[in-house]
Amino acid sequence: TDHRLAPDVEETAEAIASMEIRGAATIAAGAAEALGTQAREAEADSPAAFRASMRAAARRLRETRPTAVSLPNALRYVLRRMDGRNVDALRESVTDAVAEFVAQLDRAQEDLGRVGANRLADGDTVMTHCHSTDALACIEAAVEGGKEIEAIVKETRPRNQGHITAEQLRGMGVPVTLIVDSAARRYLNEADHVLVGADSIAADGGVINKIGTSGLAVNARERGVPIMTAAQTIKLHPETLTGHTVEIEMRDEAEVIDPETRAGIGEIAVENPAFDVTPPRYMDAIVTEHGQFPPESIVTLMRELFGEGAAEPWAE
Ligand code: RUB
Repeated sequence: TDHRLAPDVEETAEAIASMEIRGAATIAAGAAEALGTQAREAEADSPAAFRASMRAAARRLRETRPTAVSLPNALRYVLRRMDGRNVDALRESVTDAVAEFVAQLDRAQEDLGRVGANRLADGDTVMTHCHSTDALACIEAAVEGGKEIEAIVKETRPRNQGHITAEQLRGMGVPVTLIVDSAARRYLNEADHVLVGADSIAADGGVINKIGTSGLAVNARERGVPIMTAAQTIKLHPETLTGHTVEIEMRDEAEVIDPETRAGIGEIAVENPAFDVTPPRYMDAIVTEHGQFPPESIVTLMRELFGEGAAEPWAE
């Protein structure tokens, strides 16, 4: 560990890596808040030392999980607003940027919730995958608008984030049917919409989300069920504008099979990719706080909001 890091930064980094803090928006807020803690607690005796400690904190947070671009986008947002002639001024600029970022995140989620809710009609049944706060914001806005919504919730192996979705939907008063992932195609017969979130959205409109999203999208298309992604613009992946691809996180095989069972089977390989890419042609709409977009036109919004290039603010 880096001695310049506040203990809370290390704790947040570990919580993100272990998925105690998870989901793209929640990771972004957690990382930004950790930078705020670093700014308050950094024992820096010069502006240069303060800036270096902030960059070190950002690098530590950055390396936790590779796929959700909201994480580096959050770090960029805060570090690019770091400004001041002395440590106190620098500290204040970071604290202000963090507060602004978190407030924007909440506002964006509320705004996109209202957009997504417009796609849902009274009496609709929605199928969900994983747990997405952006997706749930759409259902919440629909319910608050007086629509009756029911949900079919995929459990989402191996981490069962569907359980969180089920609990939160029940909190909104939404009737929930929980199914295993393999039952999804069968239950598409009963769904009017598929609604998912995103960890990253690529410049070509590809949606990177929890493993299984792409298969669900293909099945939904085959069954004629519309599928939408709810994703605030912090999920847009700026580096894909210049040809970079989005790294898909490979997680520990112990999430898939316990070591004893594995040993009993004999010599096998186990793989555990956490995310997949849904090609834009299988996605009907991307719902953001700026309105809904066909996936193919999301690149315009990406250019407008993120432009192209610029050195990473956490580089040493
Ligand atoms: C979470 C996941 C979610 C997105 C969007 O994966 O794939 O659908 O992150 O969530 P994991 P949100 O559980 O591996 O982090 O809308 O809350 O940002």
